[in-house]
Amino acid sequence: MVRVMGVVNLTPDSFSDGGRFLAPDAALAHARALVAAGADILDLGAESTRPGATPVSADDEIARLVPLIEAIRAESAVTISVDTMKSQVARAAMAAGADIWNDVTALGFSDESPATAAELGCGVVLMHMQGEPRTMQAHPSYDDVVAEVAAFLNVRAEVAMAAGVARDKIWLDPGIGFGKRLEHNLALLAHMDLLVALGFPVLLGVSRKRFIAALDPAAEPAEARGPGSLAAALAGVQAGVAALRVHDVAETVQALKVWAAISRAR
Ligand code: HH2
Repeated sequence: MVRVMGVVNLTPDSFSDGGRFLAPDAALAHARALVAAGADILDLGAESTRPGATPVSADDEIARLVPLIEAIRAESAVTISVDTMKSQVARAAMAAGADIWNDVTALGFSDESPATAAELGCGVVLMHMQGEPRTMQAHPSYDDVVAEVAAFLNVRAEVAMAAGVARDKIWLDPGIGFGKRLEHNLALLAHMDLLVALGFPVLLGVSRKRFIAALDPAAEPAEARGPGSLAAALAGVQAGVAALRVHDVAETVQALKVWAAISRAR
């Protein structure tokens, strides 16, 4: 069964929900609602990766994340993922009860990241990004985006394992929208099976992303991208992805139930 990772934002300026969940109580209520809707994993993020977003210090990230992780852990065994580039933040989050380090820099932000991931023994999501968040959408360019993303993820998995991360802790993610134009995102979605073939579980994040609005100008604001998000998610499911990072958990769970029933009837 494909796992559903629900997004809980603790940022004032993330892509899609404008920081509605910054307040700790609101974030906890949102986390509870996502679990009730069927999320298998919660992805907590305290630093936006949006182009032009203000950087957040490690101390601020920790101050936002740790109380929420502790509060969720006190009442639920749900898998908790933390979306951060910083090894200090990952360390504090795992100590508070988180399970997965979701790193949009694929453990590349600092030299100590791979060894920290190995020491923590947590799950690790290695995501592809061309460039850095601030400037990544300025000039994305590839000769063969699918081959280049696959090669990058393979190398990062090797780096992680060389540092001591266990093979079965590694997840790969193509990083839809991270230094990619519409045609790059579509090529990756159309050939997701080639990433699945690398032999690691693949996490796919298409929820509410801008490429949906590039295909349908009516998909503004980001909350209006639910149907397009489901269409792209199911393309990934058909190719064999293991998990989906989504904002609309209930809708995704329903789509997956229908998809699974049709697959069983085949
Ligand atoms: N997308 C965003 C953030 N983190 N992590 C992974 N592994 N894969 C993704 O596709 C991914 C991610 C999107 O950016 P953000 O500013 O966090 O917006 P939101 O959290 O609302 O999706």
